[in-house]
Amino acid sequence: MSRTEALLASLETMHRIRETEEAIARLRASGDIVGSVHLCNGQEAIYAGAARALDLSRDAVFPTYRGHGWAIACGVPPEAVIAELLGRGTGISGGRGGSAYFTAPAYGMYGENSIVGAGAPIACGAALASRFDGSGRVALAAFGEGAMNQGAVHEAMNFASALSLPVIFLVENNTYSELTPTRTMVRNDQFYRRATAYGMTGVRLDGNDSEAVAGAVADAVERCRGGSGPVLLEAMTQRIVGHYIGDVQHYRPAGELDAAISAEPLARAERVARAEGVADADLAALRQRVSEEIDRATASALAAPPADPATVEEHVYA
Ligand SMILES: Cc1ncc(C[n+]2csc(CCOP(=O)(O)OP(=O)(O)O)c2C)c(N)n1
Repeated sequence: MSRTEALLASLETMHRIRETEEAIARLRASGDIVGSVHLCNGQEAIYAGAARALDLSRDAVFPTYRGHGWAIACGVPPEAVIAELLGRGTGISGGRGGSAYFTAPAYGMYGENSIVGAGAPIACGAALASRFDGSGRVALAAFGEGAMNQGAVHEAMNFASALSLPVIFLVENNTYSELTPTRTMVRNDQFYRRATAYGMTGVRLDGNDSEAVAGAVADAVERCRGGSGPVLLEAMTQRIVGHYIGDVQHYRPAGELDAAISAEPLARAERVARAEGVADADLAALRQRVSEEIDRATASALAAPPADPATVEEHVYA
């Protein structure tokens, strides 16, 4: 795959994520989707780049409640994500998980988690298991920089380092922990530097550049599979929507959102593609094709029957 082809593959994934998130926002506004929803608009390059660098037939991704983009980048059909949020039986978790708790192990996406930082120790378990099953699996735990102050994340990083486990800790640093600027919560907001304390490699990168993310994750995968132990990646980004749907973002200083929008990853990738010789018409056609795909996915998710209440006890083990 040429550099431009790789960029366009990422761009297509990012459009698919963005269009799905926008469809979900409309369905939340119309009341078809209920409950708390966290969108990932602005952070798409992380998912598109990272998923390309993984072997999802064996690797395992553990995202947070902001996980729709991860699922789509891992290959979950958007219709199955939208249907999930609509509580349809055709949802990827049969309508049981909703926005923040669905799982798609067949696609390497081992489940969202609303407990901040909780994916990190679970990823360690998946990485430890690969020692015994011989799969060569790499586990990737993704979480926000706010999660870096959770005790469980510290324990996971120490454990993974001590045992040289194949774990990639991928921090999606969007500079806010919920509604609080993270720099006000720590003395040093260069989180990748904490890697040194654990004896890990730590790298900070531009999380709005899908190809930089793909490269950094590919290097981390190589280290992990080669037995060199865990890696901490800090991908710098901005969300260009609220923390949750309904968040009016009163805490953002004037101009910050506009700056974030001008640096956002889809527009960025289109600028780079143009500079590499891709025609405007081709970029517009790609956008249009994905937009129509998501319109069809939304219509068919809406037409699907609700999950059958008689099945509510299925998959319940305790
Ligand atoms: C253990 C725990 N504490 C607090 C919360 C409430 N909470 C939900 S999201 C969030 C902020 C997380 O910020 P960050 O890790 O930076 O991720 P982001 O939402 O920015 O993606 C908090 C404190 C929670 N869900 N779980």
